[in-house]
Amino acid sequence: MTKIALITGATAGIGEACAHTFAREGYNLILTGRRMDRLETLAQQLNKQYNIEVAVSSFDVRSREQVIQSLEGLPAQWKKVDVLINNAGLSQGLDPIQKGSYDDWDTMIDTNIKGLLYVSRVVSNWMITNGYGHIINLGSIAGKEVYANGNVYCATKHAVDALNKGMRIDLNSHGIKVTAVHPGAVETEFSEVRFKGDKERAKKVYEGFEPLAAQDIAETIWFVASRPAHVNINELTVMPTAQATATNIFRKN
Ligand code: NDP
Ligand code: 8X3
Repeated sequence: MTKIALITGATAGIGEACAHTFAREGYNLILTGRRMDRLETLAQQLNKQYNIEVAVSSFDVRSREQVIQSLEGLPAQWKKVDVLINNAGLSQGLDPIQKGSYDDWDTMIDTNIKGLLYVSRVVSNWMITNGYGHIINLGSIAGKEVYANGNVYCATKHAVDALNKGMRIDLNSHGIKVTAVHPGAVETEFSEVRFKGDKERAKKVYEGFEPLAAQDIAETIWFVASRPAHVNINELTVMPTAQATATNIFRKN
């Protein structure tokens, strides 16, 4: 039977690259994100290019109601999900704790922690019913280290790290695999979102070295998802060669 992957945050960056990669490998896809126009365009493209089936579902992961209604509203055949990629996430701002924006904090916590939990709550129950499944969580080097002004974003990714470990224990007896992939700097829309549309500031983040591309992480996620049934990769940290730690980046200029 054709396998199914559900990808959150498929409208850009790592999620979009995962959609292409899993489509290439013959998976049918459930693609989610808030920007329906992008989801529909991507679905059409993948359907045509790879002859796979694609369902799209547009919702805001911060809304518990939207998550539950959208996912539970999918036809039964789409609930046979083999791989859930919990990718939707973002950073907002880069300010010291004493100057941080309350709204930015809420957005990051609601998206990166609560959104991931809402989706996982629904889909893990499908996986338990199905008797199989693999949840792949997008953590970050920011979930392993803390850097100046990264405070709340780092805290949300440390939470993902903890949830990844907790989920693995709780779902272990159901035969469900749980993995975290922790990337370093990946050039996506991430920094543009963090700096609220300031493209110049976003571009500077990746200057003077070769960052990871979204496709590098998609290939890592595919590697993790394609291991034999008895093998689970608990977690992987994947960095650009020029980036030794969250803040040690060797820039040529
Ligand atoms: P992008 O900004 O390119 O993509 C983020 C995706 O998340 C978009 O598809 C966006 O869709 C979705 N998203 C954001 N907020 C919501 C929401 N409230 N509801 C639903 N979907 C949402 O960033 P990346 O691809 O880089 O990021 C993907 C993941 O990887 C994130 O979890 C990020 O923290 C993590 N990561 C990124 C790194 C990097 O350097 N880029 C490094 C380490 C980890 P839409 O706006 O359409 O809703
Ligand atoms: C994104 C990478 O270093 O900006 O998670 O936190 S970093």
